[in-house]
Amino acid sequence: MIKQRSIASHVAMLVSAGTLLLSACGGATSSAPPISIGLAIAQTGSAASFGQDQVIGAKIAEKWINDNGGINGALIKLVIKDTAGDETKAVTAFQSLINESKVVAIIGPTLSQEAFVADPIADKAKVPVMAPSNTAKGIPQIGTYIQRVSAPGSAVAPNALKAALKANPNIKKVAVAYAQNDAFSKSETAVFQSVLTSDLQLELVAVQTFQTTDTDFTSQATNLINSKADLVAISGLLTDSGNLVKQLRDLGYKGAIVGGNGLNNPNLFPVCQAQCDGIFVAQAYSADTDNAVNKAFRDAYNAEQKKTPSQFAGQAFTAVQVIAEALKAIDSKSKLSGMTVEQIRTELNNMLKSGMKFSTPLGEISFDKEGEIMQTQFYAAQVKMDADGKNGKFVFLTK
Ligand code: 1QQ
Repeated sequence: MIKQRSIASHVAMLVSAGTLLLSACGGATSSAPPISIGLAIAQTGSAASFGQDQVIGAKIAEKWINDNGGINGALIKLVIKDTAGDETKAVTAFQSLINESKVVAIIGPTLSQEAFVADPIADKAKVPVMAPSNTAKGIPQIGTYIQRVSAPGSAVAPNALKAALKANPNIKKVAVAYAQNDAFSKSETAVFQSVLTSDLQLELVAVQTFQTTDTDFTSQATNLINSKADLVAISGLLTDSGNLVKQLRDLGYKGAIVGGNGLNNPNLFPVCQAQCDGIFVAQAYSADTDNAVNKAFRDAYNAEQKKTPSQFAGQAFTAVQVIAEALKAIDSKSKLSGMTVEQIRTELNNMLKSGMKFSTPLGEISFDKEGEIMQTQFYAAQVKMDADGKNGKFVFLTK
């Protein structure tokens, strides 16, 4: 481990910037060196369609924070590394952000599968991690320095099942399919299976497995159809799940389809096209959330992307926001400019776990002592495709 240098020059410049800031006239001053926050996100590979949207959300937050005075005058700067949805690359990204970029915190990685390998590195180095999209069981418990803005599947996924059951009250036989080489998918299918059988008292007639790299789902689709299930709940990433949905429908499946977090992404639409129609998903974010920060985020996202923000962008925005607001709270009591980066990291972790409340695009949230998000609002939505199967949207359902 490289020994951290003191950040004396940083400190001196921050002090002068701090004075200017007191004018409270909006944008942060730029004379101080910025405070670096790492973003270790999958921008290529199997999770790129999630990661690219996360980068968009995080960058909107970076600009929004800096336009609104930064950290009491100091700018924040995202240092972005591609994890490629791969454990080894996630570890390399974390090490580089910790040791070379000397970030105060890391937002990432995209997949739980990556997090279980990369997060222990940050925890050992005492660098706070804010997981933006890791929903598997056990993520905050990886270590003292790990927290997440992505609510666990146990809190989110049941909302999709309930919506599907409400729309199809006669469902009796149910089935699941999941990617057995992915930590999130294994965790989520356990939630689906437990809610379906224990809570909803339905009969589980088939459990099918696949790999996130699979493209041919003929055997799984055939088995699911032969099982006579009235509902299939799918836990996988995007292309695999989309192809399974398409092949299931193409082979004649007429029942309900519930998608997990991996299907919660408009990039699914080009994969299953018209056959995506009707999929139920649960959401941890609604673009209609009525608070000032969500409006600012939604308007900025819409102006830039010409569409409504997804859950993944909303969670990434929130991750940057909570780190910035926690840093600001620390700085207001004791200047960050007088601290080493190691001290800032530890103070930041303590502040995030202090019960501090944040008004975010996800609603009002805080973190418990283990780093688990405390969030109260979740949603269910259903995919509605245009007749030609080219465009689609998630239509939010009332509870
Ligand atoms: C996880 C997930 C994925 C669907 C994120 C893209 O929830 O890996 O935990």
